[in-house]
Amino acid sequence: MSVVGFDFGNENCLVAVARQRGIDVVLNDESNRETPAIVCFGDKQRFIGTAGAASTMMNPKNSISQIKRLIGRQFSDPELQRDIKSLPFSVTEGPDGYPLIHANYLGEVRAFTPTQVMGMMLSNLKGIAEKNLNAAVVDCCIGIPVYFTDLQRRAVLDAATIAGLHPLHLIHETTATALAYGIYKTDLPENEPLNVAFIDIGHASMQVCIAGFKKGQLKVLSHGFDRSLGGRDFDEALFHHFATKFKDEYKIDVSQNAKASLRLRAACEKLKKVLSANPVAPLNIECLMDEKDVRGVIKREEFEEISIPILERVKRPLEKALSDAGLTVEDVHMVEVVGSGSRVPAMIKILTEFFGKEPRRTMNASECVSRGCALQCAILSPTFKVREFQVHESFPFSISLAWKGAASDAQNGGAENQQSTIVFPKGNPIPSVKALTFYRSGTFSVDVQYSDVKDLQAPPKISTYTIGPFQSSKGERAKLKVKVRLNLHGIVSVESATLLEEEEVEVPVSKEQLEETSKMETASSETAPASGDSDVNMQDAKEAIDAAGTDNGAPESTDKPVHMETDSKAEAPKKKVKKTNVPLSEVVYGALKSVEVEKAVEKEFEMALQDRVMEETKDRKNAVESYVYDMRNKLSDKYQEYITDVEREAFLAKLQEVEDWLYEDGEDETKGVYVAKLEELKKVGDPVEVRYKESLERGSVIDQLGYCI
Ligand code: ATP
Ligand code: K
Ligand code: MG
Repeated sequence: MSVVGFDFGNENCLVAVARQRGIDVVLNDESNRETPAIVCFGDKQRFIGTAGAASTMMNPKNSISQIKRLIGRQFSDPELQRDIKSLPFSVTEGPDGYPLIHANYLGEVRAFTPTQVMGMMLSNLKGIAEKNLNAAVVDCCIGIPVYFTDLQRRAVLDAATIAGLHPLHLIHETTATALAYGIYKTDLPENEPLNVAFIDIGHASMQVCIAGFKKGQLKVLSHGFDRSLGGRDFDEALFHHFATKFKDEYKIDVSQNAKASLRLRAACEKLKKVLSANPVAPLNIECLMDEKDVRGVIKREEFEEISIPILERVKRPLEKALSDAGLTVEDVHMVEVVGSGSRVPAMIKILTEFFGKEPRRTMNASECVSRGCALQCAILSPTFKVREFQVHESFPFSISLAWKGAASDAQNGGAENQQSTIVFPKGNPIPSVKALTFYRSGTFSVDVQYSDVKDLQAPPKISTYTIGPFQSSKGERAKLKVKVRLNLHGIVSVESATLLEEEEVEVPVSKEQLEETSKMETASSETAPASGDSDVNMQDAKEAIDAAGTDNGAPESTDKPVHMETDSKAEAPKKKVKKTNVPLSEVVYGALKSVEVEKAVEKEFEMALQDRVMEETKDRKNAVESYVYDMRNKLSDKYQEYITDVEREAFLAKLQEVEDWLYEDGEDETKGVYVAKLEELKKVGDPVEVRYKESLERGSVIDQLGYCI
């Protein structure tokens, strides 16, 4: 079983693996730890990661970046609309209302879903892990932003499937960081927790997590985030600054030119990094547009001035995290800053001001997420022994179940009868299972939805489940237990529905006992959900958590359910409850259907094959080329004596001919042609090589003999 953690960033991805001696962030083919999240589509193949980044400038319209911003969002999403304005590639609305990315690939324009593109990227990262581990990688943990919606989480799982990965846990990035922070600490307090605020400022977003650490455990107390506040906002501010300036000074409008925009943006990102370490930074771009070279310079103060609108937004997520944790800044013992976007000095100034203490950088700011993911994977893996450390994760949103009241079963069915109850309130532990009891006479449906979409950029409705058909033996309203699961990935689904029927009692029940039971039923009706509906009760389904065995040390939910049904009457010795599984059908809005995922897996396989064929073709072509050079050298050197002059001249001519061919007709041939060409040359060269080798061996035998004598 592989133990791998992936940090899939907006800009940079990192791969960490667990080895016997610890966690290592591994290098990609170009010997970098960070792999750009870019997929570039070419005429013959794709270029992914570092190769993709290298192709971006040459081929901006077909280089897909910002993948993490695009997945699991509706096309109409205002954030997505804002994002795609500055993207150099084309994104349109698909028939289902979700975005489609267009790129020229293999000579024609093709459309890809963001999930597919993320799959391509993950497949590249998987390859990096496999090369380093020298083994197949399937099981893994992938970091996700805490603000990812249900749909985005599902999209990441689908992308992983496309890449042939099986995530054991999609873990919140900040929680991964907190884990990587806490697990090595040997001085954590026994009683009063040490409260640490983790702030991750990435390329496109900012996340905050306040966690309480005790010996052997961490508890996530709260989350805060701004989905659209990150390093790229500084790039954008600089971009506008210089674009306006250049309009005046050079009479060029870079916004009208995709390549010029891309180059200026890239230069601004560089400039920003220079400003993190220097008080002034220059900007020079040759031939930016209309054959004009541009120059500019900016001081850090000026940069900070134009960044004020960005910096002003930093406090809000901090305040929210504090208030959700029920803490004041004095209660926060330590502030740890991670994410490369935090290298902007003004960011640190604001954090210092807010917390009244200097934020620390004890963690590796770019690697901690991937390390935490690998640690979590190691914890879940039976093959690794990891120090006992429990992570109590908390869910950032409130999730409700909504349904039409029972009264509408036959008659009105009006919207006014819509009922809902919060099943997993914000801060609910992950994972968790709750059971709701419904009293129904026929097939019915329930919606899973966000209780509050204020903090979200998502439609409220997540999914709809149709429960039934079922038949109650008494022909009356049947009692159904519906289990809802918030799984380890933070995805909610209705897991099962069970028909509960009380069967004939064997021991006669006394009158008092019967009355007792009916009284309890009345009581439960009266204290039913705040919505006033009386046909549903809810309880924590602890047994389900236990049975699934995926508890991961999360505590049993401590929140008060809307109505706690004791179930004691059902388990009373006088009655036996017959349980029957009721069929469920699920519609998740916007999610790929399993056939679509399967199709995407097949497509990915084909594209990967094409890439491999192209890589091998290049490889075989290189082999022909190096044979030509190598043989030519040897023919005038050590092979000279093992070939006649006539033969040598003919062979040299042949080599020259092949070299010319490589740059002309043979520039763009298939793998088979290059293989055949090499064979053709070897037919002439091999005998020479054999004669040379034989003579060497003879020579060495003589030498040895000579030495012995
Ligand atoms: P996200 O977390 O949003 O998914 P990510 O993990 O890819 O994105 P990081 O790699 O943490 O993001 O940060 C990338 C950002 O950090 C980029 O905007 C980059 O320009 C910025 N950055 C990197 N180095 C510096 C620096 N020295 N000074 C300022 N900003 C920097
Ligand atoms: K990253
Ligand atoms: Mg990140």
